[in-house]
Amino acid sequence: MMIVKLGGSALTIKDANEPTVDETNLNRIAEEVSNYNDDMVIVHGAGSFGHILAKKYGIGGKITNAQENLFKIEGLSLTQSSMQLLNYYVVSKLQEKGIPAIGIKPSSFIITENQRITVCDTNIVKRYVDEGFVPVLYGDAVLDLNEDIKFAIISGDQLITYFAKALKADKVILSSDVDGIFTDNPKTNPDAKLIEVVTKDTQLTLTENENQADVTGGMAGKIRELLELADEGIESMIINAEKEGNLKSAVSGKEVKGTIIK
Ligand code: IP8
Repeated sequence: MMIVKLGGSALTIKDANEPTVDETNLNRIAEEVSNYNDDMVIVHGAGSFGHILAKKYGIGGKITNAQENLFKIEGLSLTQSSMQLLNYYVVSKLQEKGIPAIGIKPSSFIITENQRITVCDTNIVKRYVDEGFVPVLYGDAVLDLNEDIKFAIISGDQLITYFAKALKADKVILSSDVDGIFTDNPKTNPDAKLIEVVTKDTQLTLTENENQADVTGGMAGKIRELLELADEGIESMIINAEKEGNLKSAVSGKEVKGTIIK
């Protein structure tokens, strides 16, 4: 079984001021994914449908008074529906390409404790896969057991690691808007070199950019999740979904340039 993450930065216009789908990318990505040749679970990121709201409302931050509580309740409600809308666009496009996709809302069956998944019935997703469906989950705003924060954001990457372990995935593909993990930010440093294999012993400078509109830690957050997965013996691969043909090759078992985390 394979788990495929479709990065929010490829599916949406991430720097837009309001939730905006990248229609051209979504269409091509769905078309490429339709070449899958194994059981598959898809998880997509949030892009401009989640990070702007999650940041505005500070979901996952401490709640110190009733007013803040109300503000965060409003934020949770808006973030959930915005993500549901993106999920609807993604699922509809996958269906258009012939994939039996069904959207599953993570916040309806997942609760976190200190922002990590603790309550989650993976049987539902597994059963859909066994019946021949392609479940499509996504990074979401959920309830948290810690009374100080009450709510949390779970990234698609956290879902990937959780479900890869629970469903014993033998292939984990993460698509992003860069070729993989680099020695430095390839968008700002042209001399940055692609690292083909990352293990927990690889020396990486993981800088979390305070200014980015990404509440789940960008590439640094992704690597942390994937190294945790590697610890359990499950390898994963980061590839660039913006390069035509990459996702198609990856889901159909062909080699693609990228970074393997093992
Ligand atoms: O784009 C974040 O998911 P990600 C989810 O996979 C929200 O990090 C709601 C911001």
